[in-house]
Amino acid sequence: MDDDMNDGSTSGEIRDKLVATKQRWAKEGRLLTGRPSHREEDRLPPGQRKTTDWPVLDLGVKPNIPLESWRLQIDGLVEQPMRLDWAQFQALPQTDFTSDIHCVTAWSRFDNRWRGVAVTDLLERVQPKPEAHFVTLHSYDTYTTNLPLEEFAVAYALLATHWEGKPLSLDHGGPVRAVVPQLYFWKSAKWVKRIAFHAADRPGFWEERGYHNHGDPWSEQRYG
Ligand SMILES: Nc1nc2c(c(=O)[nH]1)N[C@H]1C(S)=C(S)[C@@H](COP(=O)(O)O)O[C@H]1N2
Ligand SMILES: [Mo]
Repeated sequence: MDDDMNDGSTSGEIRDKLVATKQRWAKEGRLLTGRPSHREEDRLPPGQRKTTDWPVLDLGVKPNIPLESWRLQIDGLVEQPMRLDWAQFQALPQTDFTSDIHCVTAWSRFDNRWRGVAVTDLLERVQPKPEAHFVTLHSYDTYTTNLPLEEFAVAYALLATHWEGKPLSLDHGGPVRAVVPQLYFWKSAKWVKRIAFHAADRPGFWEERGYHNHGDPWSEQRYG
């Protein structure tokens, strides 16, 4: 973890440099799949097969939140807790990023073009406290998932509103879903409503039900 990004006491100059570097990596698509190579066989994690359609997987409840009542709450161990309405969320910088999806049910979908708010841009504003090490994403369908702050804070993680140039469909988590492409896709919460920062890890919905707590597809952290 780049403590510089979380520690308000570190000089802004260093932080700006870090952010600039990460933004450049993001533009270059660096570490797009957690691997430097873009050769197709190197992009498919072990046990995965490539698909070109995009399956829908969720708990079966698709919360249809009108944009007027949509809110995103960011709280817990942050210096600046926030509750954003749709206009405030839209006013944040918009980032385009292309990444691969790896679902624990063994399908992978390459080259998804996302647009949304980069997690790094959000972190810059809320400023996680130095003791914040874990994040829980809460969704409008009551789903939760947990991840280490350092996995959430990668340059290519987004709160996505668009896919392939179109607003994200309700099926796929619209109006806003997380996209944390270096982990299995169950970590990418659809219909995000709250992002909470914690000192200690708190297993989420699937993590409490036998899925791996971390979920790195490259080391096949599927269950357990
Ligand atoms: N809110 C919410 N997010 C969720 C889920 C869910 O049930 N509810 N399912 C997860 C799982 S298991 C997967 S594989 C992906 C599926 O995303 P997709 O339906 O867009 O393919 O969403 C993840 N995010
Ligand atoms: Mo999944």
